Amino acid sequence: MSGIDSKISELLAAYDFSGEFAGETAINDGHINGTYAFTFLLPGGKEKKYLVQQINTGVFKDPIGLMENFVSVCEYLRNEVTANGGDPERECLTVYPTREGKPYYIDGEGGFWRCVNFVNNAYTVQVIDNPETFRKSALAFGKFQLMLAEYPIENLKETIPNFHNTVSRFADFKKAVDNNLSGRADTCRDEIAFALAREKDCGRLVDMIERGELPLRVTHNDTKLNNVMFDNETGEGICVVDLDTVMPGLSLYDFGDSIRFGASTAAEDEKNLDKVHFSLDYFKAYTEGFLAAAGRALTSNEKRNLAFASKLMTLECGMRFLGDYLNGDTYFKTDYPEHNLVRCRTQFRLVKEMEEAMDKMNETVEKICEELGIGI
Ligand code: GN1
Ligand code: MG
Repeated sequence: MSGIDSKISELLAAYDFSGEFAGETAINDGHINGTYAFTFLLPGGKEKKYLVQQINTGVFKDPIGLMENFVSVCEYLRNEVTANGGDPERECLTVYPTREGKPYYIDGEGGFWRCVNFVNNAYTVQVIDNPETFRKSALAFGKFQLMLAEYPIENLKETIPNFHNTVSRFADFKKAVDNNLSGRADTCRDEIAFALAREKDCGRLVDMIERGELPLRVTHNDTKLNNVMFDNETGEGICVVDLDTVMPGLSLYDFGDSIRFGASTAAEDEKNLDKVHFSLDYFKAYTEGFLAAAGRALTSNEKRNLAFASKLMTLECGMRFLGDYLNGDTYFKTDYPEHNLVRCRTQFRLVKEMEEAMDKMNETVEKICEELGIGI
């Protein structure tokens, strides 16, 4: 992707921004797209911000289809938020059209851009330091799932096919090991063996889908903690962002991916593994929030697999990081050569600790279901 500096004048001409351009700041929360806050000065001295994003078209191969999903989901959520008496400027995203009336802008070099509202007076969290924040993120993701429960699933394109199909993720991983395009396989034999030993886990949910035992729902599919914006004043999770992978999926994917990222005592790329632990307390807090918000809509099979899905999503993400390391870092943004390997190691540490805690995790889910009176 090309840098932002050379694109600013083109973007300023493409969109009907209000006020006088005062500068841009990169927002480095994500590993895929390029995200920037553009600030404008309004007459009278007030500021207005917009969120401008360059879509990674190496990852999202059909960006126009992606934007069709995105616009439609945003409009649907806007109606839901408004109907619930919420503030759509802060509780959902709105796509700003270009001067030509398109929901995206393609620059002179083929770069693909979009612009949405900037959620003011809000912040993101990278590592959980208290269970309450994690519970609040769970309420936000649970509510998000409920708001989309009636969205016509057949309207959604798969923006990345087989995104959480762990059988196909495992096959991709094996291919990365066999091809060893980077020549790095010898530097990560233990990690490769760790993943290969868990092939059986990869089929469990996919098999259940095939047998009709788990319902496909409209899901977010990238429920990282930093994809929730928290209100500066109340600390509540007010807006779920990063809607590029809203697709048919399992509620278990959303639950599991949140646990993967948030129920860890350290950052996803912590180098010192002594600091990386799975926290049962954080798991409990998230489960309480998620089940309080969305639990009544879940089937028994879903509830019974929440703990397993947490491990599976963590294993999947670790395999993806390791596969990318073996392929030569072509997918995730990296800051240094071993970055993907470091990320893989934190994920596998968490997988190991979740395996040890699996009985306790399942007991925790059962107990919370009981307390909420929703059965399991
Ligand atoms: C990517 O863009 P971001 O950072 O929210 C990735 C997720 C991974 C995550 C790992 C489209 O999400 O699937 O779980 O990194 N998104 C895509 O941190 O591949
Ligand atoms: Mg993100």
